[in-house]
Amino acid sequence: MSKINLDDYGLSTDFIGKNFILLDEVNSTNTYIIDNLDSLVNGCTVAAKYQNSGKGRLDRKWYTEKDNALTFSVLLKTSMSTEKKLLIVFAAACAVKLMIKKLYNITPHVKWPNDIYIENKKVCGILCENKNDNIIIGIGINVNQDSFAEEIKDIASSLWLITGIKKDILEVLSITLNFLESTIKTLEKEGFYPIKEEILKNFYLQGKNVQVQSGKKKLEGKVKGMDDNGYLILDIKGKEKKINSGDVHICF
Ligand code: BT5
Repeated sequence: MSKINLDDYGLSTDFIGKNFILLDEVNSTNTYIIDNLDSLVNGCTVAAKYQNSGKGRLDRKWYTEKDNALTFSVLLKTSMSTEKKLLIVFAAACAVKLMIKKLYNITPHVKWPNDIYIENKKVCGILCENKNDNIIIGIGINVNQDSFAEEIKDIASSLWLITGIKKDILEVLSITLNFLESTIKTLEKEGFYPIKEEILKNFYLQGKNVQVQSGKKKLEGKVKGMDDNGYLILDIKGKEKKINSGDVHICF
């Protein structure tokens, strides 16, 4: 474990990332926070140089390469309503999008509900978990990798491969945390509308024909947007259907 002050890397928040733990290796930064919930403060941020069991949704794997990828989690001890807590994943996606625009000068797309895409490749995934009313926001960003595991080599890319810009991982972390604190404050004070509008500006799925796996149900339709609750709006043969969670595949 290293003691690092993220202010030296551009952090300018009130509480997120002020308490920072950098681990050399861990199973998953989300799991680390869940296992140490009582001893960690609101806004505590845990990053790992290497995650040996990084996780995605539904127990899927998150692959990372030692030192070149950013994997971190933020603990939010918040009294937000349950409805708002479910929207934190979008505040996080919005923060990553704004970080990429600021540091790399390109505009990525948000793929509902929890991915960031550039040039049809996934560069970031987000996993929000709820434990004893606390929210753990886990974010994996492909920063400086130049190759990927066989399983994901066709779907993943890194910010370095796409832009040719190599960045200090801790700078990328600090700027993401700055935006994360501001998008979470926006969600708390102004509600979902400003976040939704920012996401819809570059909505990866807009107008696309998709197949959505939601629990045991499979639905096919055209994406019309996202509603005020963060639900995906589908047009299925002229009828509108709203979906609150699921995996979306584009139909070519
Ligand atoms: C996600 O799940 O995309 C959420 C990933 C969250 C990772 C962070 S890292 C810090 C924190 N600690 C954790 O243990 N997790 C969080 P999902 O939508 O289920 O997507 C998972 C799928 O993304 C996998 O099945 C792969 O197809 C793909 N994938 C895995 N690793 C990837 C990578 N590095 N880049 C792009 N795609 C990847």
